[in-house]
Amino acid sequence: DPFINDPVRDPRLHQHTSRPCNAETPASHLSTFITPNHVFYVRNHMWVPSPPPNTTLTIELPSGDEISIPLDDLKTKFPQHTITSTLQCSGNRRSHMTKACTHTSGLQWKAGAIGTATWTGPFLRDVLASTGFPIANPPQDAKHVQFVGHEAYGASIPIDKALSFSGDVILAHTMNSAPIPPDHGYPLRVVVPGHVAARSVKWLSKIAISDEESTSQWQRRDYKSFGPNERGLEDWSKAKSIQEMPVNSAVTSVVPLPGGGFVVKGWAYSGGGREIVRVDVSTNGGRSWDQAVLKEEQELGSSSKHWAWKQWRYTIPSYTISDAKSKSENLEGKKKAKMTLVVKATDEAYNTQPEKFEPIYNVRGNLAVAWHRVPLSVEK
Ligand code: MTE
Ligand code: MO
Repeated sequence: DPFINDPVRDPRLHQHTSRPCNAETPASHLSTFITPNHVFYVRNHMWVPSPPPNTTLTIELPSGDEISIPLDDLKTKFPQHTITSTLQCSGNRRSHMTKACTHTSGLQWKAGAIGTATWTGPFLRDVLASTGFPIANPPQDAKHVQFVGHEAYGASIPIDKALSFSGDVILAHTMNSAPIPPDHGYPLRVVVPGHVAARSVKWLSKIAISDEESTSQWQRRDYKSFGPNERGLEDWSKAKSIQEMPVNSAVTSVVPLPGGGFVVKGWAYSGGGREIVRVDVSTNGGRSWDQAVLKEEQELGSSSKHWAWKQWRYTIPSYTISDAKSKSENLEGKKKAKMTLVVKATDEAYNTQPEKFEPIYNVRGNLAVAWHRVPLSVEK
């Protein structure tokens, strides 16, 4: 049984499948800046491998030469850095696209295939430099850095991201100050901040510098997106692999206040280290807007860019939430009404989310970033 090493999981995780484990962070844990390890979403394509205790990391250079670095050396012989980075699956919010449009293939994630942690380890560029690879002047044929996991998952990133001084790509052995848990890549995981989480390969066993992208299905297929017309006509060889994610946001909790009114909370995130600069909220389906309050959290460690999501909150006074199923009616002077709460975020490049899912529909259900709409029944 290949799943023999799979850990016991927190029952609060919202499980979509168990073998392999795919489980999302419960809404109750999506409104804190740091997502605790035990409720951090899990996206496994296979089983959880258990690499041998004295495992090494293999690095293959363009020449074909291979160098092995013991795990201990990665912890002791290189400067250690801590960055705070959100990881988001390309399929996060896929169920919202499915509901608005039609069938999409893949796990029907709600808004919880996302989480934020601090990650500690050496920078990938320092480790590559230690092999003699010329990081300041890489050869022409060094175009991609490929990663391979112990269970055979693989993916790659463009070499610029790996070598950049503001790329912050880390070979992490520590997640939120604890050894990376088995589900999240123990003992070693590459964290590629600002890129789709599919590139942050867990249980890392090998790195190869190459003139081409990883040949894995997770690089050449799956994590790509298409036009709404390409249903059944996807040309995988032409579509670009997803790397940086577009701006996205979601409502994660609606909580009544003791004196009436309620508070709405959620997250907003953009790829590429682009900071979230504004979150707009509408209580009438998008006809008029107000601004949510962004929580100014200290990003821990030495992040070069805004790799982490922002939490936001918005208070709606004078309404109380009533039974979601009740129709509009007048009851003892109280007016019941339907309200459509909407959220959209804007990043520092002034990219913002599209209003509707239809124009961004793709049969894979990737990059589901349209406005998040939440219907509520309220009483005035
Ligand atoms: N790495 C390996 N080795 N195997 C995997 O199945 N899944 C990828 C990525 N890295 C995966 C992997 C995908 S698609 C995502 S969304 C993230 O890991 C999920 O990371 P998490 O389980 O720590 O949240
Ligand atoms: Mo993913």
